[in-house]
Amino acid sequence: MVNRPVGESVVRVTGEVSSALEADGAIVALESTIFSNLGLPSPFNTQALTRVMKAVRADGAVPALTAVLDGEVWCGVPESVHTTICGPAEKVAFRDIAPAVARSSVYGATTVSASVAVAAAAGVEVFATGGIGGVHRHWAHSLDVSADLTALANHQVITVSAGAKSFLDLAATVEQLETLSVPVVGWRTEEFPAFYARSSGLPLGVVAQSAAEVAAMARVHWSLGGGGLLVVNPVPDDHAIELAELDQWTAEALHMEGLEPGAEPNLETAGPTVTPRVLARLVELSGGRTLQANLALAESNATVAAEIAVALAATR
Ligand code: PSU
Ligand code: MN
Repeated sequence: MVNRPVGESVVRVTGEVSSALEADGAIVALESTIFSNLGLPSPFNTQALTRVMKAVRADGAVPALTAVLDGEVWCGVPESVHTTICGPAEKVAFRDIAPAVARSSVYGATTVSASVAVAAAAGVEVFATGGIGGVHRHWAHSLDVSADLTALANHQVITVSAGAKSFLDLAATVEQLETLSVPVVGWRTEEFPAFYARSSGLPLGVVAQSAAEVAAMARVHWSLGGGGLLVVNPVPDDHAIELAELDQWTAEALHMEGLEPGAEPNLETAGPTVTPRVLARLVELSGGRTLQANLALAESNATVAAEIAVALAATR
């Protein structure tokens, strides 16, 4: 098996992913930001990567980790670079991929927006993450809306996440997903999950009980020219945190990072560093509970994504 670029695309895949693509098999794309030093602290990032890869394989799918490495875009990196994946990275959203390639970036860790674009370019239809980015609180002031949302809308990929990150304005995020025509499908839940918390109080109109249902919905959406679908899977019960408790830590974390309500946005407190900084504060304030929740939900999302990838492969 030889690692090769896919068609005319700049995206490289490993031999394993290439074979799976040729066989119309089940593949699950994964982002690299959560496994890098921008996501989870060491050694939990390595543990998370191992657990997530294993979960995808256990359900009969091939994992395809996306990243920019030495200026090359990968969908499915060789295992030999996993130590690099779990190390220091620059954050690469979709718009950052081309500049990272131009600069021959050593390690660009892909966010959700970058990963869905890379997955789509490689022909991978399912992607698993922890929680997507979305509309930040006080967005009217900061205009901080994650590029994850537009990327989700623009690429024909099913994303599985535990809702959106709980420190965001979740109601506004759900509104934006509607505006962008991204179907939001509750995985055996009627509520939009709040990342570390199972419920947000925001009702969902669509619930799926099986992977086959999700696959069927995706086929219809795509045949109409639609883009991505978002499948939301609540964090497993045994690691879930109550929303009220989470909200207290969130308020404190935002304050510590100069992001409290009414704070003047400035170059030091705004931009792509916001999400990693707030997540790290939450780990600190929760005594590591958000970290364990993050590991559990990432693994659970990988399992659901693999089931959906297998169901989708069966429809080809
Ligand atoms: N979930 C985590 N850690 C992270 C992220 C998500 O547990 O670091 C990353 C994802 O890669 C997501 C990104 O796409 O944060 C969103 O960042 P922003 O809000 O700057 O768009
Ligand atoms: Mn942002």
